[in-house]
Amino acid sequence: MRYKSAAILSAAALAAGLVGAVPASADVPGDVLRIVEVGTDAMGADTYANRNREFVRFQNVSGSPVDVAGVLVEDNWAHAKTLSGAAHSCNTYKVVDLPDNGTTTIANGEYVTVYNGTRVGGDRKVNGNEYQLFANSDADCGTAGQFYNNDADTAWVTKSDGTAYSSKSWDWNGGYTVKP
Ligand SMILES: [Ca+2]
Ligand SMILES: [Ca+2]
Repeated sequence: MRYKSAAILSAAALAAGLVGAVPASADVPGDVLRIVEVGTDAMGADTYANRNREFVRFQNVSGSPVDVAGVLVEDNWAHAKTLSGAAHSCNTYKVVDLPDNGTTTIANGEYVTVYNGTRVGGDRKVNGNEYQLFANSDADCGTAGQFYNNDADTAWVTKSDGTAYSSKSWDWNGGYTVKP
C-alpha cells in the first residue's frame, strides 16, 4: 500500500478515531526542546527536489544539556500513528546521531534542524550551534516526499514514545514558514 497524500491519511486517521487523541490545533510551547520555526510549504511547486523547504527547527531551552537520541520529528498524522502504537516509516524522523559531536547531547541554546530532503555531504553542524539533519523522506510519503500540509497541520517534536516536547500548529499564513 502506498501513501501519497498526508491529507488523505489524516482523513483516514480521523475515520479510525485516532485523531481524537491528538491535540491538533493547540501549540505546546516546550520548555525543554522548543520548536522555533517550521518550513511548511516550498516556494512554487512542491517537488522531490525541494523537500528541504520543509523543515523543523527546535532549540534546547532547558538551561541544561539534553540527550536528543530517539527524539521524533513528525507531522500530525505520524504523531497520531506513534501515539496509537502503530508507528509508520512515513512523515517521521528519529534522531539517532549528531554530526561533529561524539554524543547525542546538545548544549543549552543549541538548535537541531531536520530537513526533509538531502544534502551533498550529509548532516553537518553550522554556526557553532546548529545541527542540520537530513531526513531524505521517501517519494511515496506525502506529495513527492513533502508531507507537512501547506494549509493546516501540526509539527511535533517528541520523545520516542510520542510524549510531546513541543508542537507548532498552523493555518495557511500566506508564507512558507511559521514561527511561534
Ligand atoms: Ca508542505
Ligand atoms: Ca509550494
